[in-house]
Amino acid sequence: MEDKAARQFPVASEIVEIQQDTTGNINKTYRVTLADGERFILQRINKVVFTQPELVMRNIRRFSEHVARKLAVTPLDKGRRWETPQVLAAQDQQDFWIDPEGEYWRALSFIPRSRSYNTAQSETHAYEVGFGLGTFHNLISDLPAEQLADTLPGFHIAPGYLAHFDRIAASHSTELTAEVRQGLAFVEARRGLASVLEDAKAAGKLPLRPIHGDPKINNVMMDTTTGQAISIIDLDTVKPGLVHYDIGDGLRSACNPLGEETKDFDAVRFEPELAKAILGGYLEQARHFLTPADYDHLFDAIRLIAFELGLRFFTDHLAGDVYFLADHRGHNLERALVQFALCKSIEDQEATLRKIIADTL
Ligand code: GN1
Ligand code: MG
Repeated sequence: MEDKAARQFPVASEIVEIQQDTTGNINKTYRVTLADGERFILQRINKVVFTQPELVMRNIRRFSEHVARKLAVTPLDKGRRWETPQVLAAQDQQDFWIDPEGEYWRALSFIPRSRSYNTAQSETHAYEVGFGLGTFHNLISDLPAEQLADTLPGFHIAPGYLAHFDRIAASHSTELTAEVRQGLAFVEARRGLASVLEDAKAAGKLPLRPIHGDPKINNVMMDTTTGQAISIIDLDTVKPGLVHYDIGDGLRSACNPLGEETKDFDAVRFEPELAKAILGGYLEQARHFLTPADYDHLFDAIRLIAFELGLRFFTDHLAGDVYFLADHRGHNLERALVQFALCKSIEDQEATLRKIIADTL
């Protein structure tokens, strides 16, 4: 179907190649190459996750218009490059094409001369990941919340994930292997952590701001010549939330040198020097809008987002892999054990990480 879908989006020259990109866990993604060398991204939106794809596309348009207007008035410092993926209209001028099976396909511009990585390549790269996230937060800081639809209710609400886990854990029929038992015990021991950010939000300590929602390291695009961060792609979850979700996600993904897909659980480690570099880059852009209460919750955010993602993968394993795309049975369990090991490594280095946070301010 991807061949047919690719042809619904008018482009300047003939399609010569369609290659699947399997790095995403939600949508199906393809890189389409044209005869003139241009490329675009074709995606089939996951309707189980995003039940209203029209709203996702409308948000992306509003986001892009806002950023374009803002950059036209105030370009980034030192002539830095910044790019926003553009939605390519289908033949009927819609933002998507609906195939005969009712699946939604969309096309997005490919950002030229850019690439991303699944793991941090150096401290300089980590600094740029942070700088990119800070830039992104600045660019959307004044995007009015009422312009954005909530495309994924409950996203990053950890107590909600825990309640869902409890429902699934009470009724699942997954085999209780040693690894499943280990996961169950891990969650049990950390139940109390889940509400730390939502409690602070409810108490009025942490404000809602527009956020990206999914700024993991491989969504931060780097210029292939300068190595500078020039874009954060994957805009499906741009909506109001806590910047802590984004900071936590950036750090949990970029400070894990073995990456999300390793099976070497015992060797998984959270690397504080990378965290220091990311926070340094982030704060360069974000220092002026963060409050003391925001700083006070940074460590909690780093630990929580690793735990939360582990919990989400683990729940999905128990539920039979209904949310995250999985290559094989057990894949989501493996991913969960990686995040749990990362969470443990964060906990073991709490004093070091708190010191880094305090020193970077
Ligand atoms: C999912 O689709 P992808 O890979 O960008 C997930 C994120 C997780 C991430 C972990 C909408 O993102 O929340 O952090 O997997 N996105 C959604 O790799 O649930
Ligand atoms: Mg995503």
